[in-house]
Amino acid sequence: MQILRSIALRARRNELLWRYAFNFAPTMAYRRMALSNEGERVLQGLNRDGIAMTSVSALLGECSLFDELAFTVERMERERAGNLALARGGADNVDSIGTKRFLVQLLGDRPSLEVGSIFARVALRHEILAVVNNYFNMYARLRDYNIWHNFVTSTAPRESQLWHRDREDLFIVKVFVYLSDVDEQAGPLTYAPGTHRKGPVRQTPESFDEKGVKRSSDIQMAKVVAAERWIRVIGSRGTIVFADTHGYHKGGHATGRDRILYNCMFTSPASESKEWFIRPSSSPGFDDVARTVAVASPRTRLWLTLPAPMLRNSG
Ligand SMILES: O=C(O)CCC(=O)C(=O)O
Ligand SMILES: [Fe+2]
Repeated sequence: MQILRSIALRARRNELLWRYAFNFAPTMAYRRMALSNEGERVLQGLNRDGIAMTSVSALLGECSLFDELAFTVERMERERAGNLALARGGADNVDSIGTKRFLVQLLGDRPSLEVGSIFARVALRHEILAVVNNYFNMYARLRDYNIWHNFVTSTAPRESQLWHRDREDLFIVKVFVYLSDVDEQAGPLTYAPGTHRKGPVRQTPESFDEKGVKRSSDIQMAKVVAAERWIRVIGSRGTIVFADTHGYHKGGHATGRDRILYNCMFTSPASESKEWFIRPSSSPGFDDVARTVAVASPRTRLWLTLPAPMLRNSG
């Protein structure tokens, strides 16, 4: 069993097998989704660098979605002011590596996937899903969403504040929507362009072991991608970032002001990423393939979620 598992794991890391064996159905069924000019620009940047920035107004136009998101989060922040203050007190605790005490996830460790919630409606919005799916060139799956509140800490960078790649899949797209202004002091997401699999950088930086996880220091990372080329996502509230976090990145080391953001994660349907969502007992119905696949439970066999009539009109 152990041997079979390790062979399967290795096969998944081969790009051709990843696409045409493990993700055959969502790749073959895929019909390119239409993008606006801004969507095309973002997709190009994401393909080239592994990260691209835009904003709510540029990508989504005038829409009430962001206001609803911001309003919902402000209300949650008010309701949990006591808990947040308590958590802030423990943010500098460096003895608990692996628990990210420097941030609170407002939806908890295991958010409920509720397709009608503002958190799902942002992730499933056509303009966002179209960038994600065109990047994957297949129907991708939504694996997580949450709201992060990063506290100011006075400690050295640790955990995801240090350079690393995410391991959930060969290609991963995380979408971040800033709900507070993020400057250098708020721990902006920082990315080493070209270290995603579509990029040219093949060299792996030297690393050290942080409780079983490989992390790299700025000095180690700079030997592979010069620090002047790093992309720091500094932006005001309403900035949207798409990043393939299989490429090298770090972030959330707030030193002067807190950072609040919405984020969601997409992987290929075959990724065996840990299940973060608490899922509804029955699969929600949509009349388009993109959203149907995005929210399908990892246990669903994809050819069942891709009935023939849908494949023909997936436009
Ligand atoms: O907090 C950040 O900016 C980066 C977090 C991170 O490593 C991730 O989302 O994978
Ligand atoms: Fe990460």
